[in-house]
Amino acid sequence: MKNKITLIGAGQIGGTLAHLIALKELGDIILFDVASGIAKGKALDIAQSAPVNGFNVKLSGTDKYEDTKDSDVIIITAGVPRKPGMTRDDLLSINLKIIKEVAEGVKKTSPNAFVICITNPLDVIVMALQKYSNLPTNKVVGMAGILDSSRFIYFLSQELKIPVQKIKSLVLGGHGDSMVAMLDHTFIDGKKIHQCVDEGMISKNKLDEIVNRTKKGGAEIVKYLEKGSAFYAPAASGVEMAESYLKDLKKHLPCAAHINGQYGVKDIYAGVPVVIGKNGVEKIIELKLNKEEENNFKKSIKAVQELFDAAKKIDPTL
Ligand code: A3D
Repeated sequence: MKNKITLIGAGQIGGTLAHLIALKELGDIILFDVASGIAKGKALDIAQSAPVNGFNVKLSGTDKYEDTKDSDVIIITAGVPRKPGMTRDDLLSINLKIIKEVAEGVKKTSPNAFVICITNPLDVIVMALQKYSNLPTNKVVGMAGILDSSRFIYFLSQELKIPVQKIKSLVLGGHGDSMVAMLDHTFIDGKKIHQCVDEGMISKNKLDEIVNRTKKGGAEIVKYLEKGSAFYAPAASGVEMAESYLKDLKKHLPCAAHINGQYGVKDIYAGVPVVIGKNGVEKIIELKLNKEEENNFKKSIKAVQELFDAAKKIDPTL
């Protein structure tokens, strides 16, 4: 039987997810959106490319949770972006309400699904999603680390003129200004980035600039687009997580997972390396962090905790 994949939110990322998933034939796709016309229109448009691209999956659009029943994977991008004049708390309050509604819909219709959240502010929204839905923590995960790491690797590859495939790195912690590029775990063609700095392949200043550009990677794109935010790379990152689950690839991926004891942290969602296989988040990988990485990671966790405390003020049931 084919996999059933539901995309809640059929906006920029939702549409791109649908397209990528169809091209990879990961399963039949349901686009769900409160704006049902957008969901139906995008589903039909992508379906009409099947004869050209030669994929064999069904696509449909809906605004009814009943149609998403027994999904294997659900990817959530439902939410609103920040508009001029809106504070972070205003956005948090609106997206919390949306995620509560989504959590209830998902729990009722697809309690066994692997649920990937992309809606911002990521770490807090995925934590709220897990609490509202009460789904097992290994089945609720957030997408951010793959994107942040991918941006970092891309910038390094451009600077060093080395193919992205030859660079290994991880960006962990919260998805925001506090995210941490793990420099001690960054390898250029097998060589530690610190050694590359020592050998003059890249200056310390340039490396710091790239780390900073990565942290602001989303804002750089928002500025260019003027309307909306990044969607191609975020969608590609979400698909990698879904594929690892559906095909039991057991890939090691940086994701916003429920940390409970690992890294000395309790009951919080934030970016850590995990193994994703047929049981969802099968393991949190504990890297040995150096002092600087550890301090920055702790600061990042604190930032996530503070934002979650703000969420609890908005909704004390959390
Ligand atoms: P957008 O194109 O606005 O799509 C969001 C869609 O959600 C719209 O079509 C809405 O109609 C729909 N929606 C609103 N409320 C509901 C609801 N209650 N139920 C179902 N659908 C609803 O946004 P986008 O696709 O560009 O981005 C989606 C989210 O991803 C935003 O919160 C972004 O901030 C976030 N995002 C996260 C990352 C990360 O790395 C974590 C990167 C880029 C974007």
